[in-house]
Amino acid sequence: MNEATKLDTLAALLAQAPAEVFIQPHNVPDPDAIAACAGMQYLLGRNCIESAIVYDREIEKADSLRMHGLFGIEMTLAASVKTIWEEDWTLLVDGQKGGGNLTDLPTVEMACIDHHEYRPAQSYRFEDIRPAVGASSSFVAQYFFENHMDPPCAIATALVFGIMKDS
Ligand SMILES: [Mn+2]
Repeated sequence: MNEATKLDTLAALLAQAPAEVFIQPHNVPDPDAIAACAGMQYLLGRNCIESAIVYDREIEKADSLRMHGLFGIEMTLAASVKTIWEEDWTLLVDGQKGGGNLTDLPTVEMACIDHHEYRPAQSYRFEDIRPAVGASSSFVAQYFFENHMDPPCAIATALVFGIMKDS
């Protein structure tokens, strides 16, 4: 038997969510945050976990905005998602709880994937936080490799762009 991968562990955790699963990047998401969220949404979907990407603070940068159209990435401003409440679970991507640039939504922040400086004692049930890594998109690429899955072309391109912009 193969050992469980990080993605297996995360998917098994999120499968227990009592309500919706959200993926939340840091506020005013940049290309790395957007690509990593899209990649995680795809990977979770392949593990039968439906999720929606929600974010706070309007995106202004042209390259971030173009990613939505170019790569077909759907993201919704958290304030316009009326169903968000405290029974929902969130996977944080490219940001951590308690960081100044991440709005604390009413959901439970169950999991975190990030490459910024480690903020201890946030009590996630799953965390993959490695400040030595250049981009969150690199984690997601690694999850594809570890699970022997090929990313769709749009996701692969978004991840490369995210890694390029953050490195
Ligand atoms: Mn990043």
